[in-house]
Amino acid sequence: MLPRRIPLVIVSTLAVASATLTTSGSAPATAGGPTCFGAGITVNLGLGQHPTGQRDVILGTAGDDVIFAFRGDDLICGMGGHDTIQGGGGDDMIDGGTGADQVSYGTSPKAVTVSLAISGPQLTGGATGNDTLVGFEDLSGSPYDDTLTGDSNGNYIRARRGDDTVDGAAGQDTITASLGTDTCDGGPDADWARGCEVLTNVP
Ligand SMILES: [Ca+2]
Ligand SMILES: [Ca+2]
Ligand SMILES: [Ca+2]
Repeated sequence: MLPRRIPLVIVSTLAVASATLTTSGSAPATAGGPTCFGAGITVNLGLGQHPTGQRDVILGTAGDDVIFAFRGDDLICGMGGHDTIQGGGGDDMIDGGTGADQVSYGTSPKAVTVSLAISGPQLTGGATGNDTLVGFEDLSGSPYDDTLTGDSNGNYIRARRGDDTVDGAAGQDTITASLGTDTCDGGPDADWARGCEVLTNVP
C-alpha cells in the first residue's frame, strides 16, 4: 500500500494539464483515453472522498480500487492497481489505467451491449448511458441478456445471469457464464470458458 501522500502529487500534476499523468509509482494514464485534466478532481479516493449521484471526476489510488460512480456523467480514472469500476447511470468516461482492470455493469437494471474493442463512446443500453471505456482488460455484464465483446488482448469476461452472447475476440480469453442459455465464442487463440450452452472456438 502506497502512502497517502501520492494523491497530493497527482493533484499538483493535474493543474499543469499536460498530456501525461505521472505520479511516483504509477504509470501515465492511458494514452488517448479520458483524462482527469482540466475538470478538477471532485472525488479523490486517496483522500477518503466518495462518489455522489452528481457528475463526479473520480481519481483512484495506486492500489486496487473498487469504484461505483452512481448517476451523473462521471469521469473516472482508476490509475494503478487492479481496479473494478462501475460507472452506473449517465454517460461515463472511464479509464482503468494500468493493471488488470474490470469494468462492471453488475447493477445495471437492464441488459447491456459492451465491447472493449470500441475506444470511443458506445451506447451500452439500459440505463447505463453512453460510456467510453479505455484501459480495461476485463468485462462483467448485468444479470440480464447481455452482448459482451472483448478486444485483441486476453480478456476475462463474466457474463453472469441471463441469456448472454459473448465474443472474446483475439487473445487468450477466459469466459464465465451463469444461469441462462449462453452463447460463447472464444475467437482466435487458446481460450477457456465455463457455463456456456453454445460454445465455439474454445478448445
Ligand atoms: Ca488500474
Ligand atoms: Ca448477463
Ligand atoms: Ca480477447
